[in-house]
Amino acid sequence: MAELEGLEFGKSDFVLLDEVIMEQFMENLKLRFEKGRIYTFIGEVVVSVNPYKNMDIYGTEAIEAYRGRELYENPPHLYAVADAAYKAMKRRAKDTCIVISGESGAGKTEASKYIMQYIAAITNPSQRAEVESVKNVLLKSTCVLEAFGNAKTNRNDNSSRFGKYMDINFNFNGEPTGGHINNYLLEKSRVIQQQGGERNFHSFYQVLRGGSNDLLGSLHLEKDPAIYSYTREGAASTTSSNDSSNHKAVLSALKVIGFTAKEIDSIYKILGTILHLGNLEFESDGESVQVVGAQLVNHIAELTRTDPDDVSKTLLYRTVATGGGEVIDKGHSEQEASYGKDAFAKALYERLFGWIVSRINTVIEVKGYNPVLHGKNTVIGVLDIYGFEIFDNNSFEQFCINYCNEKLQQLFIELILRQEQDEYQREGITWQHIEYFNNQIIVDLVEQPHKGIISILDEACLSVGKVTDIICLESMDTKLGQHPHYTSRKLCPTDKSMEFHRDFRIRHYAGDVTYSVEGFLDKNKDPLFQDFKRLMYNSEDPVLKEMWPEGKLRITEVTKRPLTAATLFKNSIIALVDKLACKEPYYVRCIKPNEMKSPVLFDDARCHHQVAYLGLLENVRVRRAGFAYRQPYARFLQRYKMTCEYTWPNHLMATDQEAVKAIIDHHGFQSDVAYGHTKLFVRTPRSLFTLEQERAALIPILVLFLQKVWRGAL
Ligand code: AOV
Ligand code: MG
Repeated sequence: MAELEGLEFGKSDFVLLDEVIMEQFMENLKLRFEKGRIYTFIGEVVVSVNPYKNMDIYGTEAIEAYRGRELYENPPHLYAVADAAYKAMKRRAKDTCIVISGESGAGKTEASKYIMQYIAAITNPSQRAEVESVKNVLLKSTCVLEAFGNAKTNRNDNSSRFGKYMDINFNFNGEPTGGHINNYLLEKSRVIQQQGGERNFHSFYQVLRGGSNDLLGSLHLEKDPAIYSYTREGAASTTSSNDSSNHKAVLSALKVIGFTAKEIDSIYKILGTILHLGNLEFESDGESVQVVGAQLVNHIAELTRTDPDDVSKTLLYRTVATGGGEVIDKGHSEQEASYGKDAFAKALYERLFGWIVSRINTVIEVKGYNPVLHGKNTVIGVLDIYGFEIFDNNSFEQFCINYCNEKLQQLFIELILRQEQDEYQREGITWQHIEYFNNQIIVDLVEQPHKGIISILDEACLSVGKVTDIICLESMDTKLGQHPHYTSRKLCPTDKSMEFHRDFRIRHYAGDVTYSVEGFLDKNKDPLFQDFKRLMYNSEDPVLKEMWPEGKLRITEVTKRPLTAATLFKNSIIALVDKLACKEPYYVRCIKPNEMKSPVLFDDARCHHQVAYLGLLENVRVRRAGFAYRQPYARFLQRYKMTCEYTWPNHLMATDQEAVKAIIDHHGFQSDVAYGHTKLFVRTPRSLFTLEQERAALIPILVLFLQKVWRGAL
């Protein structure tokens, strides 16, 4: 088996470990990382360790090697899972999904890009123009979404600050016909503030550093990010990629996708508006509040195509309906004005991002598909979401991100078990149960109705009286004080790792995270003065107007309280999980080898921790206790019949199953297999590897033999 790796690279499947214990697992993982083998299987799951260097393993040759092959026929690779997901979808007309998980900086986004590239490369061999164009848009959309949705954090220079789930639709021929992107909770607080050493979203630095003089001139912007309050923190920090050339790539991607010149113009004007908003200041003469610097207001009005007086007024006043149905303008305090413009800047960016996603969706949505005429339309979903993260300061955003990771871990547990159980049951094979740490208890802590943290937050946000973050924390302490995964500074005063009274801690599946409750209520309520919405709706820029449809409501018409940010997020994540759960899942589990972004350092303790919380050892145990590989009889026979005299070139037995049994008996693998109704089940890859090796050794002999036959020598 020439293409498989030698033993000096360790075991290519953890199922092959002599003993399933942590020491052996870690030894194998480390050995493979050090030998440049960043991927290892656990059955159909790929474990990936971030190499932090460019690897020469993604080229056309590699793509060809994996195309249409079975998982164990090649060394472990993302392409192997991508191909498996594609094959399952095509052969069995099943919806599949590839779920990529792992903590921040572990390599999820890079993996998702390679997977997309692979799928694009193996489809549409006849180069049909409309299919090529769908593929192109899907690939280019990544570049745009990364520019607007990723940022440098202290964990990752290119950290995804939104969740992304992309469905790729295929026709019955297995060619992509379109797709759909769902985005999840963009971390919009980053627009106005970043932690020390972090940056705002890439898009801002890209336009400042890469925008032409004409563009910057029209936006009234200078090149230097240090000039703008919102980009100052990140102005000096370097990242591995080049903002200026990325700007050009994004611009060209926007054009390829089909954004019109007017739309692109509006996008940059919104970015400019946000940067100018950041530099606005307010001052009070004791009686009323004024904007400092009329020039900025004029720039904002020009870029948003609104009236400067309206902009000023919206920044300084809010319209309120009095009890008697009257409408009055109420002046802001300095603090309210400043808060209001920050909220406006965040909302502008969030709407822009949402609009870009939906604009891409209109281009890639499947058009004119008729299932009766065209056969069943199937999808492959690819999920790349923000990874579990712990910072020095953890706030509402980390709370949401980590909750989302809990949900995905829960799904992993359920699907891995359910899938095994279903298959064994269907094929009439008995199944042995393996214990897992079930993180459902943590999921409940966060999302349970009435009792969970989100409910308590919502209750505090909706209450009429003045509820502060600290009062909300007290309520959490009272209701959750007994929960084994919840504690707080107040409940545990001797614990010095919780520094402040505002701290609470969740024992997540991936580690303890201390959150500061400060700002939770505000971020959950996410208020924005209605006046800003009306201002935007009344813009003469149709693109901007489209982003703010609810601005058409008059103040007296706004009655409904919008859902809170946490509840919206919870609902969207529950919907996501439902979507994934009805597909056949394929998993990539990413591991971050060290905190230094080093290609040579394998930090044993950090890796050990990740392997433990990802449940990888239990995963191996399930695969081992069960049957790691399964194959329909006909396919097995086709591939290995040459290794047995009773089946080569053809068998005379009554069924394929009997012929397969003859091969297995011939090799003495009886104890490693079980016979299902339609498939052969193989416990370890050992037998398959042996068969593969024999087959590989026989092929040259057969070729020689056939050549001689053709030449008439025999
Ligand atoms: P993430 O998606 O898991 O984090 P990324 O995919 O952004 O992590 O990876 C972080 C960085 O590691 C990349 O920018 C690359 O420099 C490097 N890297 C990852 N995978 C590879 C690879 N296969 N080959 C070479 N370099 C790689 V987050 O989005 O922060 O959770 O929210
Ligand atoms: Mg990412």
